[in-house]
Amino acid sequence: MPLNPQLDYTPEVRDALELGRPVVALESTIISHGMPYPQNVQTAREVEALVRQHGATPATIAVLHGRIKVGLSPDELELLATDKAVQKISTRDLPVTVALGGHGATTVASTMRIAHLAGIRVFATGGTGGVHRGAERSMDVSADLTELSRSEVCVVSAGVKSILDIALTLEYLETQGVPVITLGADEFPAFYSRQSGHPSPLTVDTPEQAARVLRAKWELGLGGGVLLANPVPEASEIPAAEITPHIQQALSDMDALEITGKHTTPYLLGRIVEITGGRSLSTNIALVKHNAAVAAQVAEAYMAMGM
Ligand code: PSU
Ligand code: MN
Repeated sequence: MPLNPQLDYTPEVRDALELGRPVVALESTIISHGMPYPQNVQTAREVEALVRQHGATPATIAVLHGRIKVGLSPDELELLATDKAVQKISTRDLPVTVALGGHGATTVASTMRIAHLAGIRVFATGGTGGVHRGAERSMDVSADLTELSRSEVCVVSAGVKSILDIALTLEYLETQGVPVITLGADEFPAFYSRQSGHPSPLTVDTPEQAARVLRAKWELGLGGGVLLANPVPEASEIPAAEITPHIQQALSDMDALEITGKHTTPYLLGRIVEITGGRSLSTNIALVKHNAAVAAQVAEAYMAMGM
């Protein structure tokens, strides 16, 4: 596939794509709006290193000065982690940021779309967005779910945070025909916790099996994405019984401040870090790294099956 000229690639990513080597896309909202400085940039660097250690090339995606970047330099990562002019941009925002020459940190939704434009099939993140609690009134359903039904990309995440309505999120994904597959467990994970109380719709045992599912789905002409849920490692999890009251607290603080729309996820993540005295941040970092390692293995197995 010829390289898409609308995108700017780092030399490392360009080479990997041209040679048909495994590439793992990484999002940037997690850097700008998902973690505090300096842990955000440190984690971003460590995640890229882990992808390389597992034999794949990392491609962190963002928009800088209106140009879509597939792969970032160390200075560009630092800018994303520190510059307050960086907006959180989802799919709807992408054309505006490009047209007006702004800086944007891409969410799961917009990163998926750009990965697809670049021909990247596997993407690692922390947690995906979903159907928010109370969505039957607010209609707050993350564009991440729409994009999962649309872009041919596998998203490796630690499941869906219980700041969201997990049951409704799973229902929505079923309606949209998105395979929700948990790696090595029968229960769908809840980001900070390995358990969510919801059985996983589907399960695989190895990254190689996940790669075979991707091949089968796209060779059959079944478009759209796959959500591969990878439970947080046991040593780093916060059990559901412990995190639930903290999440309740963060949700009621958010209501009191009347925070809505795109600001809800960043607010809740930050508030939970405060309430847990930093413990949720350690868990978040651990699960992102685990997802990056698994995504690299899936990408490698997928590429090994031929174009
Ligand atoms: N979950 C996290 N960390 C994050 C996000 C989600 O644990 O940083 C970000 C991702 O970029 C995700 C976005 O795509 O939040 C979802 O936002 P919204 O709910 O506004 O669609
Ligand atoms: Mn929303």
